[in-house]
Amino acid sequence: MIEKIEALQKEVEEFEAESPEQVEAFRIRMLSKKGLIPALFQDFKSVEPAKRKEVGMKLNRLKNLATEKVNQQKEKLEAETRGQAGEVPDLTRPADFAPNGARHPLSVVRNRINSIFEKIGFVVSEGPEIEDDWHNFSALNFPEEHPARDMQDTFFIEKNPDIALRTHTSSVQVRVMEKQKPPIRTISPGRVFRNEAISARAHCIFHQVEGLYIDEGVSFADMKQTLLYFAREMFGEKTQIRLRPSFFPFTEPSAEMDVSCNICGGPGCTICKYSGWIEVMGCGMVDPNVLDNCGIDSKKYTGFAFGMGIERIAMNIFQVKDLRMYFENDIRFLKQFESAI
Ligand code: 2U9
Repeated sequence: MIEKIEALQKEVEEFEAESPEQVEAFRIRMLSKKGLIPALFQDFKSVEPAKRKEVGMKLNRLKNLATEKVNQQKEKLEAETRGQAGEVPDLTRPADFAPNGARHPLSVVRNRINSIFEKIGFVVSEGPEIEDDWHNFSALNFPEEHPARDMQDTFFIEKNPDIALRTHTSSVQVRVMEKQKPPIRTISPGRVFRNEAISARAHCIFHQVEGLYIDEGVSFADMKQTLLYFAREMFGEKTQIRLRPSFFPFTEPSAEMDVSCNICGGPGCTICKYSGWIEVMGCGMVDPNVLDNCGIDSKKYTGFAFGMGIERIAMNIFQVKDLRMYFENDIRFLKQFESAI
């Protein structure tokens, strides 16, 4: 037994590896479960008592030596691949190339919209994507028989007509109104869901930013001026806006807002479809029923609200022709937005 140990000790002392594979082969041969050293520990059980102390010490020393050898050889090879062992690294060496990440164009546009409204005191609020009927429809003055409540237009959770994927982020603002007293100035960016056939100009998932301002004496003129400020910050200081009458269950009066096309500057192009104007959002004075539904006294307070689709605005800014590109995550598409912040 002692001869065996000494022979192995010599082998361990003399071992020099030239590659990590050789170190690993050495470790397996010597130290793995079925290796030579554990086998000697098995044999140790049959060593006569008088010799146990001496053999035990030698055996333990051999095991420690082999373990150290493996570690030392690994370190030696790693140092060699790093350069000369112990050499000071070259601090003047140019850094390795690190590719820049790019923000998703929808995030770029959402962040711009958020910070424009944050500058005038709006606070971002977020809420659940799975909503109940009250927060998505009833509180917002949708009549019982409104088509948006239909299975054809909204994704309901199976077997529960009370629960659906939110169709707009107005539901978040209903929650804010239920919890907070005016003045309220909030914007709600987020993902929304509608049961639509997917095409170049429509998708069943899209993103919105909706805004709400409630206080005593808030007027349509306040809304117009706030949205003019937004349009000029977003699309350039020469941008004009126009409001066209519209209808939504949750606002009265309601309007659609167009901005002057700054691609062609007026005469018409394919982006503004030769009208000189681009539709960017819907807006209006919050219907008194909605205020009352959310616990806000409509005799004391008034408010305006607006909503816009982020995809549509991003399509205009970046001149993306097909909405589906936003959802494909094709790296060739996304790389083009490296310089957008
Ligand atoms: C509350 C009350 C009213 C939010 C509003 C619009 C008009 C609107 C659309 C634009 C394009 C949705 O993405 S889109 O399809 N939105 O036209 N949204 S007013 O009105 C609210 C919000 C919250 C409590």
